[in-house]
Amino acid sequence: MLETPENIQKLVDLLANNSNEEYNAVLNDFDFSTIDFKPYQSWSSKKYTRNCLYKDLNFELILLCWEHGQETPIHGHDGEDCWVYLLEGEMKEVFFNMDDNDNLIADDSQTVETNQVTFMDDSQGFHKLKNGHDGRSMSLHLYAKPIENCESFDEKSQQFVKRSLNFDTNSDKY
Ligand code: 2CO
Ligand code: FE2
Repeated sequence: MLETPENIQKLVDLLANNSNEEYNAVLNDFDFSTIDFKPYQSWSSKKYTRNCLYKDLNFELILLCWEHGQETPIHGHDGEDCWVYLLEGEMKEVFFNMDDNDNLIADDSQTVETNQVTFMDDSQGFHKLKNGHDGRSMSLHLYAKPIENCESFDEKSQQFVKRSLNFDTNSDKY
């Protein structure tokens, strides 16, 4: 059996050698049970954590760890493509768009189950993800290209603000 970092490298190689059109299939076909994500996890009672597994100029792979109830603000993806593979738990995804009067409205939602891949980009509008189920959830996010800032809806001012997307941990070192 290959060591875990080698299996992350295997996934990185598959992504490097395929185009974005293949990423959905790459994630669906990959055997994630070969990777032990424990060393890459971090948990916070304050907010979901973003843990970088790999990043280059073309894409980044980030492990998100969600305690019960934790959620993103409503946000966009800075023109990039975004795939989410749910490794553990269950998430609620809500989609938002502007109506004719420029009001933000929730126009769709789905429950994301373990082992499911979802895709999001700015052509679909904005979304938010929430871990509404009882336990923890863990998701792997693939952004192509990497996203450093995104438009994020600020509930207080009821406006979109620029939010920088930082890493809580960074293991991009193998
Ligand atoms: N975009 C959010 C983030 O990277 C997670 S929602 O899935 O795209 O923090
Ligand atoms: Fe997102």
